[in-house]
Amino acid sequence: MNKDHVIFNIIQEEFERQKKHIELIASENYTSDAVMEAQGSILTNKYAEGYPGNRYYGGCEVVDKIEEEAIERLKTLFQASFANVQPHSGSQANAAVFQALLKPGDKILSLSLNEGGHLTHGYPLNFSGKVYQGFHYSLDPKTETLDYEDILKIAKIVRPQLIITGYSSYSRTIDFKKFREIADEVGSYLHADIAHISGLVATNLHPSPLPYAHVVTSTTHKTLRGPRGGIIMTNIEEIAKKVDKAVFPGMQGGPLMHVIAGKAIAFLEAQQPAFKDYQQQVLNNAKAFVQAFKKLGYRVISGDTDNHLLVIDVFQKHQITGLDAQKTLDSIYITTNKNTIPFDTQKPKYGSGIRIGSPAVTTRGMIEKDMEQISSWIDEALKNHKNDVVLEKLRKEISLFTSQFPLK
Ligand code: DSN
Repeated sequence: MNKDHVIFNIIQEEFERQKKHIELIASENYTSDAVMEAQGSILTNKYAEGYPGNRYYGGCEVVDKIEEEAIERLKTLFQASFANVQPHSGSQANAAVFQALLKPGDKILSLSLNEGGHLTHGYPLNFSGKVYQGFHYSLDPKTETLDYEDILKIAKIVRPQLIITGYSSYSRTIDFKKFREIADEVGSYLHADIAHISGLVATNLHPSPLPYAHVVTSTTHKTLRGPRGGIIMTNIEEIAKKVDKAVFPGMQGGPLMHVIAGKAIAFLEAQQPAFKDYQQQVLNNAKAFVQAFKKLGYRVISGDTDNHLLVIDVFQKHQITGLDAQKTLDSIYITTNKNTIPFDTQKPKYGSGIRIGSPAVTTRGMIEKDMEQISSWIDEALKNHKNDVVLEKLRKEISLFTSQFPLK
């Protein structure tokens, strides 16, 4: 068949968008050419239900080597004893953990979606809140940070079978040891979902949950900068066996071997010294954003950042919702996402904040002074969100700026 011009033209259009926009979505990144090459390879042709050495199809002796390599590289990267690299996504990884450790109707205790948690952490419209009972702890209303004494108090009331730590829009360091103490006190499993911070954890720029959590899940495409996908790790053999059964045959059929090859490549890339330098710059850039936004008079949720992201209160500063801010910024080629803030007075659909992440712009080579420049463009756009002349001027400035940071 001839090349499908319709789809390939759209892919080219998306590539042009990625080049033109300043990408600030905290969960996105630009993966390497090697990862994309593996994902676009002939490995997509192969069915390999099961695990290396124990498959339900013939002809798996070659792809077995890829999965074995991916598992070993992941174990080395996070110093984990057991790893499963088959989950198609972070949500699938979480679903497998729940299936491995819980029965339908069991209780999950986590941070709510609106305060920075995740859909799969017990949100009522998600399977995790339908099959299991979702209960939530809150952030401290004054500091907007985790309040471990309060979490313990709630855990003692709820008596959950599983406590989840790890978040989608929380910018401060997580004390995994304290979480394990809480879990032990109420006889619960501890699950750390490090989807957002796994690149920082892999490079020791955020403490690792592996010594404390019973089980750890992550995506591979955020700070870790690999292909889209999920992973599960544990140091407990009995849990590893249950997790493997939950992933296959419990949750999924054939693994995506082309994606597992991409994961293996990313796990080796993340062990290189350059990756640690990259993660340090991710942190420096997020800090630079916080300083710049504070200087411009914004309230930064939770007071600061210790990782790759921050949430700013745009409603307080400009009396516009997060959704309107997101749309305005999109119109000047800056991509963000609206975000609720703790104890938000706006509906979740609108939110009072926007979430800003530094991983993608850092991959593109931008540094602290660029964060300062981007912050001032964001402020100017939000201040003038109804002024087309100003927005047009910003579009020109930003197009010129992004053209200086080519994507291959
Ligand atoms: N929704 C993703 C995020 O942007 O954080 C997590 O799955």
